[in-house]
Formats: sequence, structure tokens, C-alpha cells
Amino acid sequence: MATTIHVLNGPNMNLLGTREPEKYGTTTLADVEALCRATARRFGIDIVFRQTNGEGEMVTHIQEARAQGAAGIVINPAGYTTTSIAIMDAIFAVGIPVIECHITNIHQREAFRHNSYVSKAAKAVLAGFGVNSYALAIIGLAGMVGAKEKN
Ligand code: DHK
Repeated sequence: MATTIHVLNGPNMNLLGTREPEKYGTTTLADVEALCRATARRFGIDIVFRQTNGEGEMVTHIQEARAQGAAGIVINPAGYTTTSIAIMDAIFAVGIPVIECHITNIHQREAFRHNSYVSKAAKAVLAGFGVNSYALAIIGLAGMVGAKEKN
């Protein structure tokens, strides 16, 4: 059975492409999904790609990733990054490697975006590479779970 990574997206990420393009660019979430699938394919990894605007639903998505046998998670918790103890707890609870990923460099932005609860539970963080943060997160996670790049 192929290794699977779940890529989880939080609130307002469904609006990527039209949402504050000067910060988040014009790439849509469907484009990001295609980027994630293409990047994972290089390692023979399958992707489950999900988005939710709800905090509780994101907790459920994290729990379902482990229940469905995911090797790890790439998560852009978006606005819940700096507020959600429940999402942090879910990441601790599932015990599979989680990579936190942001399109923008949250440390360069408003002070309220700097304190990430998710970072306290994540294995690693990618921020500021634009949508390439997702591709880099998948490459890093592939290494963590022992997947090798195919020729
Ligand atoms: C996306 C969001 O929606 C913000 O709430 C975060 C993050 C930054 C991003 O850069 O992908 O602060």
C-alpha cells in the first residue's frame, strides 16, 4: 500500500487566488492541491487534500488522518494557528509527524500572528515561500517518513 500524507487547510484557504492576492498570491487552492500531488508523486506518496473553515472539523480531519493510516500531515491552520489549543492538542494526540506550513512569513507580519500554538506540537515549520511552502513541507515530511525520491 502506498504511503499517504494528508494535507489539511484551515479557514479562508478556499478563497486562495482571490483572497488578498498581494499577500497570498493568485494561485488557487486547486492549484496548490495539484502542486502537492505532483510533489508527493516524486516519492511514490499519495495525497489526501482537505479544507475546512471550522475549528472542530479541523480537529476531526487531524484525527481521521491517523485513523486512515496517514504517515504524516502537512497543515496550514491559517487563522487557527495562533488561537487553537484544540488543534495543538489533536496534533499531540495523533502522534504522527505534522509539518506546519504557511504561505506568508507569519513572523514578519502583525504581532498577533507570531505565537503559533501549532508550532508547539509540529515537527517542523515552513513559512514564507509562497505556495512552495507546501511542496517543501511534503519533501521534508517524505524524508521524515523514509520515502525515497523515485527516478
Ligand atoms: C494564512 C492565514 O489565513 C493567516 O491567518 C495566517 C497563513 C497566515 C498563511 O500565510 O498561509 O496568519
